[in-house]
Amino acid sequence: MNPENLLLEVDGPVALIRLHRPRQLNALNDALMDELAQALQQYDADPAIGCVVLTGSDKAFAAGADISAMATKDHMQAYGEDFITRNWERMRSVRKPVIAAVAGYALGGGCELAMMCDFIIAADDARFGQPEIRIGIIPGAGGTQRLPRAVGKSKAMDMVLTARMMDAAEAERAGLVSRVVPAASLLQEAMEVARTICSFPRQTVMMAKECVHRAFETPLADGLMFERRLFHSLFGTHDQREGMAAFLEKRQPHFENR
Ligand code: DAK
Repeated sequence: MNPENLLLEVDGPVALIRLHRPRQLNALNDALMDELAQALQQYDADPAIGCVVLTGSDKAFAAGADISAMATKDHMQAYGEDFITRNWERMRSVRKPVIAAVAGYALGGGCELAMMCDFIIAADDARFGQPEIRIGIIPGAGGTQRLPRAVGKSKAMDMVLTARMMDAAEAERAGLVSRVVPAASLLQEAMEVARTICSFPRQTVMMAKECVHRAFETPLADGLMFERRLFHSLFGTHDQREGMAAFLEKRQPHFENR
């Protein structure tokens, strides 16, 4: 694949995807979203890859959906072409962990894209917001649903209704991001976190991700049962035996992803 709006790199088991529309602060258009969905699917299917890091530039993760591509759309056009929805849905089906490494602006669709990743590592200069109200629309890719789940109703309402931005420190306090790191070391830290994840058994990592996602989709009893069944299933793996034996023998485990 030879994308025009992404920069792709593979470093051992970690795939790094950089959004790359520098003149538009990585504003998300159809072409970029098509390429992103394709890259994610490709890495998801590649047995050599264990984790994906998604990032933008120093100035912007993404400043939202491309306003120039939306400005003249009418209702039937947006509905008829399923305006960018198809790609956002594909993003949700990625089974390997995807970490968002956010520096600068993550606004509108950019904030929604970061929230669709499994967790967010923020540079200390990151700024998050859902400013769609300023241009006469509301968040259209999950912002009204994922933001309240992440930061609670009050902060989500505040952001969605006033368009105010949240800085990295507030985002960490509110639970939107998992950690804040100096801007200069954002990528290094995110890649290190990804490598740590890749050091664990692949299928166990995927099951852990699946279980945490269930927490948002099911009643507690069903989620607990889902977790219990996957937990039991891991006792059929080589890597469970190896991990526990290595601990007891005081040595490093040698996982084989089986
Ligand atoms: N779209 C298009 N171009 C953008 C852009 C955007 N969202 N954001 C920035 N740019 C462009 C600017 O127009 C400018 O282009 P030139 O004038 O140089 O040609 C260039 O990027 C640099 O921007 P600025 O000159 O404005 O830079 P500043 O540092 O002064 O300001 C800023 C940075 C991020 C605060 C500002 O650019 C800004 O407020 N941008 C707009 C932010 C915004 O409103 N974002 C939300 C857009 S609505 C959906 C999924 C998603 C969505 C909808 C539906 N479905 C699944 C159905 C999402 C909607 C949105 O995101």
